[in-house]
Amino acid sequence: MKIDDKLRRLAPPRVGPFRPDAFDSPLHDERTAAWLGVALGITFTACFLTGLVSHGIQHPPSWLAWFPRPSWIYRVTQGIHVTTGIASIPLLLAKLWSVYPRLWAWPPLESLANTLERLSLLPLVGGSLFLLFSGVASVSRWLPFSSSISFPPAHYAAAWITIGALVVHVGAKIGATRTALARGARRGDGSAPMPAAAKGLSRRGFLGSIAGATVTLVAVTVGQTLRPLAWVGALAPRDPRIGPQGVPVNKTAAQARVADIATDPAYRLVVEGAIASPLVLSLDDLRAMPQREARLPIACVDGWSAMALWRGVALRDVLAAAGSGVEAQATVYSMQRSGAPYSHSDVDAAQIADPDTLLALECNGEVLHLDHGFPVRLIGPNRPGVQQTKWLAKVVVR
Ligand SMILES: Nc1nc2c(c(=O)[nH]1)N[C@H]1C(S)=C(S)[C@@H](COP(=O)(O)O)O[C@H]1N2
Ligand SMILES: [Mo]
Repeated sequence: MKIDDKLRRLAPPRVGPFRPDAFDSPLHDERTAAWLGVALGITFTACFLTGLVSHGIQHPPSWLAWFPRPSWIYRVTQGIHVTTGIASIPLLLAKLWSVYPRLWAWPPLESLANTLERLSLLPLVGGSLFLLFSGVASVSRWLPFSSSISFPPAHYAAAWITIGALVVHVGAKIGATRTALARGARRGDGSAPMPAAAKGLSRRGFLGSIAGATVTLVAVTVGQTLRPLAWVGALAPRDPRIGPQGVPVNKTAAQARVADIATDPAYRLVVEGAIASPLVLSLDDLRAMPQREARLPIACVDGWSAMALWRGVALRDVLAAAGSGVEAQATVYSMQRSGAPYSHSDVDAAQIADPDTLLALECNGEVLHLDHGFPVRLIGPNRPGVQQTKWLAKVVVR
C-alpha cells in the first residue's frame, strides 16, 4: 500500500486546530489569500529587482558599467527597494494569518508535488521574515544588522533563497489563485458557501484594512526620500531636511575618527598610481582650479536621500592635471581606516568622464561641513551614498 493511502486512511485527530470548525472565519479562504498573494508578488518582485540593481552597482561584475545618467536613477531604485520592503510587512503578516490554518491540512502529505510545495514554504516564509526583519533593522541602524559587514551578504543570500522558493510557490499556486480570483466568494475548504452575512469582518473590510495599513506605513516612512512627504515621516528613520548644511549625516567625523587629520592645515590630496609622477595638492591648489557646481542627491542604501548643491573640482580635471589618460579608472581613499566600503570606492571611466563627478569642497554654498567630508569628498551622479566617499586623502589612478 502506498504511503499516502495509509495516511489518508488515518482519521484526522479531532482536537485543537484539527477540529473541522477550528477556523471558521471566511477570511481564511482562498480568495483572501489570493489577493494578498498578488499584492506580495508585486512588492517582492519590485523589491528583489531593485535590490539586484543596488548589489550590482556595489559589486559590479566585469560586464556591468553603471551609467552616471540620469543622476536620479539610484535614488529612485533604492527608494523603491526600501519602500516595497516596508509595504510587504503588513501584507505578509496578513497573508500568513490568512493561510496558517492550512498548516493543519489533513493528510499532512498527499503527493510528491504537494510535499515539495509544502516544504518550499519553509525557505519562503523563513526567508521573507528574515529579509523584512533584517532590512528594517538595518535601516533603523539596529546594531546587529546595521549595514556593516555581515548584513549585505546575508540579506543578499536570503533574497535568492526566498525568490527561488517564491518561484516554486507561484508555480504551484497560480492555477488555484486564478480560479479563486475568477470565481468569487467560496469557502477555501469547499465545504460550505460563504454565508451572505458572515459575522465579523467581511473580506472586503479585511483587505481594505490591510491596504489602509500598507498605505499608511508607506506614507509615514517614504518621506525619508520623498521630500514633499517628509513632514508626515513619523516612522522614517531619517528626515532628509535635518542635518548640517541641510543634508543628513550618515557618519560624523568623530565617529569615523578623522576629525584631527581632516582639520590639519597641512592637508594634502595625493594623486598617484598609473601616472608619470604623483601630484600633491593643497586645499588652496584645489580652490585655484576651475570650479564646477552640480545639483546631485546623496542616495543612501538605507533608503533616505537628500538633494544638495555641490561645488568643487571635476575629478577628470584633476586626473588630467596629473597627466592621466582619458580611459582611466580610479579608486578614491578616505582618511578613515575602517576598511571597505567606507574607506574607499571605485570610480569607473564613465563616471570620471562625467564633468559632475566632483571632488567637492562646498555644499549648499558653504565650505563642506566636517561631517560631510571636509576638506574634500567625492560626489558623483547616480552613485549609491555609500560610494560618495568623505574625507579624501588619496586618488589612485588605475
Ligand atoms: N569615509 C566615509 N565616507 C562615507 C561614509 C562613511 O561612513 N565614511 N558614509 C557613506 C554613506 S553610507 C553615505 S549615505 C554618505 C552620506 O553622506 P553625508 O554623511 O554627507 O550625508 O556618505 C558616504 N561616505
Ligand atoms: Mo549610506
